[in-house]
Amino acid sequence: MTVQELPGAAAYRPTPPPAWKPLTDPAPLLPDPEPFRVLGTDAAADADPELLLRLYAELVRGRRYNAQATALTKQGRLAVYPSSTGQEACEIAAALVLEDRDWLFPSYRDTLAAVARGLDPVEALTLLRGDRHTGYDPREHRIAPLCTPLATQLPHAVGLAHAARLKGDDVVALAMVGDGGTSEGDFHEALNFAAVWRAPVVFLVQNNGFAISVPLAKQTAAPSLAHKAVGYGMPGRLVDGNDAAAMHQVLSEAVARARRGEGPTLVEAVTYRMDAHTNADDATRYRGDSEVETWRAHDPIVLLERELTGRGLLDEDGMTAVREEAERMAEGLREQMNADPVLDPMDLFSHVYEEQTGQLREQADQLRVELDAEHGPHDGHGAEGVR
Ligand SMILES: Cc1ncc(C[n+]2csc(CCOP(=O)(O)OP(=O)(O)O)c2C)c(N)n1
Ligand SMILES: [Mg+2]
Repeated sequence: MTVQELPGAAAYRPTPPPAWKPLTDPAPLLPDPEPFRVLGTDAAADADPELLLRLYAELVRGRRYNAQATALTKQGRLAVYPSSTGQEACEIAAALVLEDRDWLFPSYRDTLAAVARGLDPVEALTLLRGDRHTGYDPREHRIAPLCTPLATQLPHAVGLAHAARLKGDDVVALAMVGDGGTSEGDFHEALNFAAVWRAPVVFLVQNNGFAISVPLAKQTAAPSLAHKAVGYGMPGRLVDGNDAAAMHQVLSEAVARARRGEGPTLVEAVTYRMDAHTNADDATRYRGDSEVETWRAHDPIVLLERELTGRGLLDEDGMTAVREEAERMAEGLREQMNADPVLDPMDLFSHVYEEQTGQLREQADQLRVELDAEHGPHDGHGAEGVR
């Protein structure tokens, strides 16, 4: 007996599900097919010269910072440094579009964004040289810890932004993540919560082509990472991540939208990681020189320099002044990072629990006795530094 021959089958008429319609119109959420650009287009004429010059100085300073931090790994002063060389336009724009009252949620590659937001250049590296905890006070600068577990900073950003909104505080959170991080569950959960709650968050994905050695094509089958926004009901924006003016414009618009209470935006910045993943990685094992050279021709500093010199806003003297200022910053960084930090071993027990446990108190007492035996009486935190 077939299904059609069952009793009552003749009366069965398939009907569509009742009253189905899309919850939101997907069309306005879709990213443009081409990454948005300003430099080298007619739109560049409208860009504010003062802003372009500020961006230029920050990019040059940022590149010098990356080079200096990488050099410090070779001198054994830093355990590791994930360079953002090639991605400076994303880093700087992310910092400059925020107000002091806003929050930045960076990943491990976003030291430059933290420094451009005002974090002390040395403090920004303390974690990477193995000092305790984050190395800086996240609340002071409203910069969450530089986050190593992929994408875990994203739900935190959404939670903070949502809580601020419930309290009536005018705060936007900008959360940074890599292309590889978009495959993490935390990424999906964060975007979903943010869209449903219309939380004032901007998600900035730096698509730098790789997750260590894994190229984007092995990471996703989506048309672009920006397209993922549509599935959650927020707009996706695709932007040239090496065009500092375009990055600044798109992120400013996304921040303004969040501040108006219109909800989150996902921005995909198409860029390239010029250096290896970190100093511990050898990128020649998984990518060719020609690919790197193609991107070198699309360098964020070169693009901006071309625009500024073309418009007569920057000349050789101006460039030299910017480079000299960056050199002074690198010199200061070198000097301070070469000084051995004075550490207090008793600090091991600080900032673990608000109220110390009995076990920790016991261990602290034991260590104090050992230190006193070795160095003489220990009179409190920081007093008896050990090099
Ligand atoms: C949850 C988690 N899984 C794995 C890792 C190991 N890991 C460190 S960096 C990285 C690649 C991330 O690539 P991407 O998100 O594209 O960021 P990029 O390094 O390119 O800035 C991986 C897999 C990690 N840190 N955290
Ligand atoms: Mg990546």
